[in-house]
Amino acid sequence: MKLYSYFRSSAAYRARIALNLKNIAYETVPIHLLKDGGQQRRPEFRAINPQMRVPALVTSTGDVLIQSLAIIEYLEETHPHPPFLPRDVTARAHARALADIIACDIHPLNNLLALRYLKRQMHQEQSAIDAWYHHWVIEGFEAFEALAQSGPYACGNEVTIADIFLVPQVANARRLNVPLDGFPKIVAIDAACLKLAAFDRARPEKQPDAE
Ligand SMILES: N[C@@H](CCC(=O)N[C@@H](CS)C(=O)NCC(=O)O)C(=O)O
Repeated sequence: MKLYSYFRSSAAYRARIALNLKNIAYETVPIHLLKDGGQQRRPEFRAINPQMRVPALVTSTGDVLIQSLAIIEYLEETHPHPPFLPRDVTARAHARALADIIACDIHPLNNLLALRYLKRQMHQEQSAIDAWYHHWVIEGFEAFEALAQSGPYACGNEVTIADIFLVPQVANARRLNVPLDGFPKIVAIDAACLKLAAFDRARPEKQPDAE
């Protein structure tokens, strides 16, 4: 498989963790989101993903998949072991809800495109943009912290989709100096996940395009 990725993209980081957990070998194709006005806007990449975002996955059958959640669900359906979801249906809904707090309620408000829009089109000061970023992370993390189990992982003893979404969001929060002292469960879950090789190998600083 081939993963179009950017080392700092938290959405691509989710896909990298998922591929590693499923033990699927893949080649990284780096797409630099800032260089040359953003390589994601080049016609070659736009032909792959008309949304001009990473990640995009080329599967072993040559199909192109976009959107990290769709990619992760595809991997789950094609490679069921180890599972990303608990067996119990209620527990599955709970794991999905934790992932959705990040995928639907934190990340879309805080990704590079949204922050750039605040700066360039809405003419906001960097301090206001930082406050916006911190606000939505803290708001989402408060709910995640209240709902997560006490570990070692977000849904208890097994790694689930909730952890796959949490760890990249924590990395971003740290990079943007969001204080995490109010989130002891999140910090402990993040540390437990990063002890696993699949998570560790997916870290931004371990990617071939890391700067
Ligand atoms: N919901 C999408 C979000 C993808 C996304 O926004 N990716 C960002 C990087 S984290 C991106 O490619 N941004 C393009 C840009 O900044 O122009 C997913 O989960 O895959």
